[in-house]
Amino acid sequence: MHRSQRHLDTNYLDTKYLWRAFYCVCIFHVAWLSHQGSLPAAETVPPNIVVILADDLGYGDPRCYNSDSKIETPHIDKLAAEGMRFTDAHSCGSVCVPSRYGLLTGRYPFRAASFEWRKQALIEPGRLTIPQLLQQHGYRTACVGKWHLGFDEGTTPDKHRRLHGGPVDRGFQSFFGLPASLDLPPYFWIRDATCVDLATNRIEKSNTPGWDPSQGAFWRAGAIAPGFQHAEVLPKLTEAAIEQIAHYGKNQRNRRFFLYVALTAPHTPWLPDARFQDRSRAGLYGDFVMHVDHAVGRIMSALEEQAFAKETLVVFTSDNGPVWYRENVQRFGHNSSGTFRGIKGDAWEGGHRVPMIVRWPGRVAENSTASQMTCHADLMATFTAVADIDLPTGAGEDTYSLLPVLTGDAANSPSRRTMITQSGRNVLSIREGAWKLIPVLGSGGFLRATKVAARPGEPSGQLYNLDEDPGETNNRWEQHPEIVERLTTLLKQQTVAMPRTSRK
Ligand SMILES: [Ca+2]
Repeated sequence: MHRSQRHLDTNYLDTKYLWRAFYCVCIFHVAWLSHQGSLPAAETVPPNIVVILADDLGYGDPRCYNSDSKIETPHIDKLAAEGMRFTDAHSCGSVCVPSRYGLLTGRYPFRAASFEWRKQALIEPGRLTIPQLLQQHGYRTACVGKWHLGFDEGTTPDKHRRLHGGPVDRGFQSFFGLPASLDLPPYFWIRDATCVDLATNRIEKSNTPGWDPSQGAFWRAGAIAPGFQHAEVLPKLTEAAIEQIAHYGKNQRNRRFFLYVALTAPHTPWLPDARFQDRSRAGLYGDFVMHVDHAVGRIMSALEEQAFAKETLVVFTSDNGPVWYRENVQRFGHNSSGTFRGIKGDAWEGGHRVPMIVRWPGRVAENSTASQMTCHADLMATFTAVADIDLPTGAGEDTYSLLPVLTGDAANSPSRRTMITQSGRNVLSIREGAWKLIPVLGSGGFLRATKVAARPGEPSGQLYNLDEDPGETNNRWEQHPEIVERLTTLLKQQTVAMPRTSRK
């Protein structure tokens, strides 16, 4: 035999025996772990967790929530068909900032020290967040999209182009996205804690003829980074989410991940890709919702392609209600708020009752619904339970686990008895069962009738029974003084002096 051939064969034999030995060691190790009880059964391995948070998507937009919707949403509907659709889920606030605070910290936003996101980071240092907790227990964490919870430097990066107190200082190992809403300057991209390009140029405001100034391709005038294109934001964020999933697929596959995708849409500016223009029957807005639906589908496809779909819990929801006025409902025959009263910003249900779908193959029944009253603050305790982590004392004081609801364990129904939501004008409303108390008259939002002064002899607030009157048209304040008193007391017990806030 030729020397080099023999050498090769020897190597081959060595390698073969080494593999056999390695295989035997593995088998022995697995057997030993099983015997010790330390190898979790397949169904108890915690899932990856993906949260897709739409921006200003109404309860009545997805077809699976409103059969009369004039917008086709096949990908969101597919999620609902494969998971659980919540019908009484709420954002903690009717606008972006308090909503996001509640979701990431598991506590009501009125407990925050400040809402001045243009001046400071709103999540206090040391305040436990979902990504921090999951990262402490081995999860990899990433945030893609809109932050809108402030930075230490406000919106002006330091001399090193860095912004502190943002996602990577609050539990996320990576971030790619925007400082705030896509209609609020300055407009620039951030990667991790670094501003990609400084907003050294200026852009004029944008509006769309035929729509209210707060709708259409609306954005405010202000500073913008060279090359920044509003229309590129939704596609770029979708790509970034897909790339992040691919990264997790290629690296350390056995480690779990938490991916928070905070889309900037269908918030203004409404800029649907050409493929979706004139596709819906709800005008430019409906077309943009179809683009959002497409983005959801692409993220789900990425999970499939990386073979994560079966081992990932996906939450799809929205951060608050839609910007959709009465004249829009009349014009298109489409109500973004569904059957509920009010829109984004309002204390009424249309401001904060949102679509929420949870897909978790093998654990959450397909095509199921849950009527459990819940809000985004409950995601912290839910993920904690799902990942088999103990929630530290003092963290997430307003969070209740939905795990029993998700897994159909009726005997362990969650303990949330009341729920407080915050309107765009910081009116706090309280729910107890079917009863909802809004302590003022008016919408609590940005429309003319924000807070209406009571005339002599009129009730000073609003009380509704949502089981009988989900559209909040029949004020029961005067018929049920005992309920008004009880809910007022419950609300006062929970709330403290609220910080001054900025509107958006
Ligand atoms: Ca929003």
